[in-house]
Amino acid sequence: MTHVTITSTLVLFISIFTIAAVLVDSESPHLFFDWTVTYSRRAPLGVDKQACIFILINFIASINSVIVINDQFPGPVLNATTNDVVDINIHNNLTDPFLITWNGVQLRRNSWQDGVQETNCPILPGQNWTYSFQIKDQIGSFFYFPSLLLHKAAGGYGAIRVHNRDNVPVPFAQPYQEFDILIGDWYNVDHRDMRVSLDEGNSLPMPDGVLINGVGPNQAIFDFESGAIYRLRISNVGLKTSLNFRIEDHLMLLVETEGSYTIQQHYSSLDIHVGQSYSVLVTAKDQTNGLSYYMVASSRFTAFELFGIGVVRYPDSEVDPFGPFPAGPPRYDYKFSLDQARSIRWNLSTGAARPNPQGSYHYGSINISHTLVLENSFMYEGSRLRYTINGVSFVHPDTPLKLADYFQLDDEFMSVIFPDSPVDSLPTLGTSVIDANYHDFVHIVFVNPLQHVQTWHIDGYNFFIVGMGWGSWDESKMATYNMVDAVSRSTVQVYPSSWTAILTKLDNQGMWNLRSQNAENWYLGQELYIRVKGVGQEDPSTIPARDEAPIPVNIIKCGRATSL
Ligand SMILES: *[C@@H]1O[C@H](CO)[C@@H](O)[C@H](O)[C@H]1NC(C)=O
Ligand SMILES: *[C@@H]1O[C@H](CO)[C@@H](O)[C@H](O)[C@H]1NC(C)=O
Ligand SMILES: *[C@@H]1O[C@H](CO)[C@@H](O)[C@H](O)[C@H]1NC(C)=O
Ligand SMILES: *[C@@H]1O[C@H](CO)[C@@H](O)[C@H](O)[C@H]1NC(C)=O
Ligand SMILES: CC(=O)N[C@H]1CO[C@H](CO)[C@@H](O)[C@@H]1O
Repeated sequence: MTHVTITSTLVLFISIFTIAAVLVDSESPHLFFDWTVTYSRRAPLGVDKQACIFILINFIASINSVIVINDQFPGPVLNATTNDVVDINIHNNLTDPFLITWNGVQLRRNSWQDGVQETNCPILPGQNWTYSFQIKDQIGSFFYFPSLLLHKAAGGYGAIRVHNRDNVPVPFAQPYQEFDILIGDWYNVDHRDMRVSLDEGNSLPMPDGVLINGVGPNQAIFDFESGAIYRLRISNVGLKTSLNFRIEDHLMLLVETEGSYTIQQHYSSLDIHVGQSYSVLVTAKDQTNGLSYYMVASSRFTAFELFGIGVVRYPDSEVDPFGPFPAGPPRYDYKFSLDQARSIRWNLSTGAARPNPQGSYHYGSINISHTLVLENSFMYEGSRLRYTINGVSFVHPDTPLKLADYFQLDDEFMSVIFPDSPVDSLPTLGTSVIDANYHDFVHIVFVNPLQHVQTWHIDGYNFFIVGMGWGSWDESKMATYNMVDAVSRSTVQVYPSSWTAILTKLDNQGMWNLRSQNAENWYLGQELYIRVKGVGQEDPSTIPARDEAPIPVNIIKCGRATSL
């Protein structure tokens, strides 16, 4: 009798919990956005102060087709809180197919919403499509950008903020105000001409300048109140240039990067590589003596320095900033950059998306299930330059991999064996997919034998950056790893002739893009997909993975999936 009672009480408990668990999603706030994507004639870099004979030519060249969203460039801020359910209806009013990807948003178990070429069919010109996802178990600063056809070179990007839920404290006092600061290199050439040039086998030249929030020198103004504390959420949304960010006479307290609260330390300047995001707190001055201040985003590791310049203004500022720009690190000082990267660490005692401390996840005591060594290089396909990972340059099949899997289309890519480490054989073209098991704990070493900085990003995941070093990598380097408080993020740089090691728990089922964040490299084949199977699912071809979100009801079909 007693036994029965206990059982039924348990059953009751379980059903209450089940109902509660189901309700969480429907009770989470629901945000709706309606975005129209169009071309707009704009000249972000305006007319440069150059020799007068060039002014006319320069002016014509610099009026660009910029991609705007609801007539804004940068696009609207996606301002959300952990667990919010987001619906974004995108109307494509371009003349090209279009997709947006949510850089750093993990889209748990829902790679259907990732907006990259192998997870989604494009939204065709004149059509619209609604992205629908929950921002689960995540906080932080991120950005979105267009993923196809080098559209990013034309803009179309915007900031993403994910706030803590009310019951999860933020590890610093509430700032007076937040600013989203999107910095990035910019080309005056139309992105369609850039594409043609890449297709013809050229590399991208030096950019023409650096934009801050979509505008040129001295156009982005940030109004500070005396003594107030500001949170700046800064992302490098550019194509290929690492930038150093700083504000004249103001220190920055680093507090967060891509969803991890960091040990709080002051920096006078911060290297931000392509695709990376940081939050810093800046305390406004009590007294300015009528001055205003330069905000600088200057190019790193480039033949000459390019400057994005904004202005920090106070109520009593009487003059524009003047004099030389505040100095950053020497242009080719890689050591400065690497030392700074190593100084950025996880605050173990603070909670992020959940109240429990970040450090309660002891990543250092988990056994590694698999090591991948990924080396970036290049090859020529005829006269066309292409970029490779372990000798394979990615080619897109006629149907997105995610749909091909779902509809069980018999695909050649299934047979591609992607090498786990660099190979000596001739580079090839291929549709690289790495099959991995749910819950695997994977060690990836990015090796960069070339002479420019690489950045890598994995959709659907954050990873621990446990090591970086000069020269080549071998297993002995593992003894030097930070196995305690390495920061967890989704985008990482690899310096020239260097390596970077990461660890990640594959706890997110789906088809996830691993890519070079350098737009040229990505466009020319430097990416692969990681297919993470479901729990206890041995056969990767039984897709969708168990426990994955179902195929969206509004799915766009294309290629061989068109009529299925
Ligand atoms: C963004 O969302 C947060 C949390 O809901 C809210 O407090 C804040 O006012 C919003 N900010 C903007 C600019 O809408
Ligand atoms: C297209 O937009 C309309 C509203 O403008 C909406 O009702 C419809 O669901 C959208 N279509 C898709 C596929 O999201
Ligand atoms: C870590 O976060 C806690 C709040 O959770 C904060 O009090 C502490 O100052 C932070 N530590 C450092 C070194 O930033
Ligand atoms: C890790 O591997 C060691 C040696 O194979 C084993 O003894 C230990 O139990 C494993 N730890 C975990 C957490 O699986
Ligand atoms: C490509 C495309 O869909 N263009 C449309 C954009 O919107 C205008 C009206 O607002 C239409 O006239 C275009 O055909």
